[in-house]
Amino acid sequence: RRVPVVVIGAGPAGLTVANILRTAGVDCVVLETESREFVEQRPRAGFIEEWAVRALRERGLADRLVERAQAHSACEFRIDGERHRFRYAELTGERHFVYPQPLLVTDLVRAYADVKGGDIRFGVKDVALHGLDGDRPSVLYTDPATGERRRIDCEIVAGCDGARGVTRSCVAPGRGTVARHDYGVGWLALLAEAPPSSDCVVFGVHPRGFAAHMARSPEVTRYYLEVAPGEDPERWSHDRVWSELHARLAVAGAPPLTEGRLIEKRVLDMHSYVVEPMVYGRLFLAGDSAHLVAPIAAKGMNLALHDALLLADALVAYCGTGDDGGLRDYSAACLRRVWEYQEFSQWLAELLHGPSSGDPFRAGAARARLRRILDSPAAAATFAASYIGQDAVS
Ligand code: RFL
Repeated sequence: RRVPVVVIGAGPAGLTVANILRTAGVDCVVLETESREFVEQRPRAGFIEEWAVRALRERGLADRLVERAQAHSACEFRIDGERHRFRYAELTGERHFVYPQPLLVTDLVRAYADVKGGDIRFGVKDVALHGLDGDRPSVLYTDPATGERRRIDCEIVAGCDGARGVTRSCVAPGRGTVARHDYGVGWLALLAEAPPSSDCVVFGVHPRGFAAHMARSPEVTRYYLEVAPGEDPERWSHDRVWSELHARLAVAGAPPLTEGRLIEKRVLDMHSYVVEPMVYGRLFLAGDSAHLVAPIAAKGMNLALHDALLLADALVAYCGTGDDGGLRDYSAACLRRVWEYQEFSQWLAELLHGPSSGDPFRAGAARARLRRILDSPAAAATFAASYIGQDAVS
């Protein structure tokens, strides 16, 4: 089979690219190692920035999102037993939309496969890319039903297979760099079967370690607890998790946290990376395959969507009229926002982790950082714009 584009990976990035191509009449095939049920249930992100919702909506991909998502316009910092509400929507006019990633993926699979009849192959194995440096690349994979090796010839490969995929490793040594940053902390990522205990994101800055509360749905809430990197999640029993969350998020005047069964409990070693450039021959990386941003400021899925929108528009132009301007600018255009979001996440990480670092200098500087955004209108405006992803160069 020959198609203009093969998309590797059915996450938010790959599915967005595939939907836009399909709507524009550009033929493509999506290859995904997991099953449809698996990708539609994998819990992860939940906060989508308003510019991204607008962009998805303009392409007809946000009907259910707009109908069902809750909009958030503030976040709250808790420190020294006090709460400080930060109303970023008042400063920027933009909000976050709380829409769990599995719901977005479900909507995008349905739109592409069921509504538009797009070609998506789940459960494939051993995906391998060939000829990326020439003008006739191909993708090989093993068909799960027959065990046969299959080959698709194409013009462009969209590498949207996330942080653990294969496409990033196809960039030949010496043809790109990978910049990495290790935050030196772990986050215990938790999903609790409990309604949210606040109407907004809560950042608990505490000498025992950072803690966070983030809504997901009326029944499920995400919590994070800073822990040592490499910590064994099994050392965190139900009782230990809840007593630590109460301790780190407690402030006068706030309702107590509503407890619930923990349905996800895993430790993330907080790190980030950026692949530059995001292009190698006929391979265009998008989303987590090109850059991982530790989930400090809820930026990862937003960046994945940003890449996907740029890549899809560039591919539509290229496949429609042969105009390759968008493809030539693709990497640089994505990387501007990628680096802005990485820098902001690093800035916020220091505010959140400094007070528990054991280093009084870092703790003092982190407090100054928080005081500045709470007290200075100029600093507040800058923080708000970065937090909601506004004014990022696109
Ligand atoms: P995905 O979603 O990982 O999708 C990649 C897909 O590729 C498949 N795959 C392959 N397919 C074919 N061949 C191969 N060899 C393959 N290898 C893998 C995978 O099965 C998968 O289906 O990448 P994408 O599309 O780039 O999307 C990125 C986002 O998923 C990610 O950035 C976010 O989840 C990050 N993130 C958050 N982002 C936000 O914007 N807001 C948040 O609040 C937020 N919270 C989070 C997060 C990530 C987390 N974890 C666990 C990483 C919270 C957590 C806990």
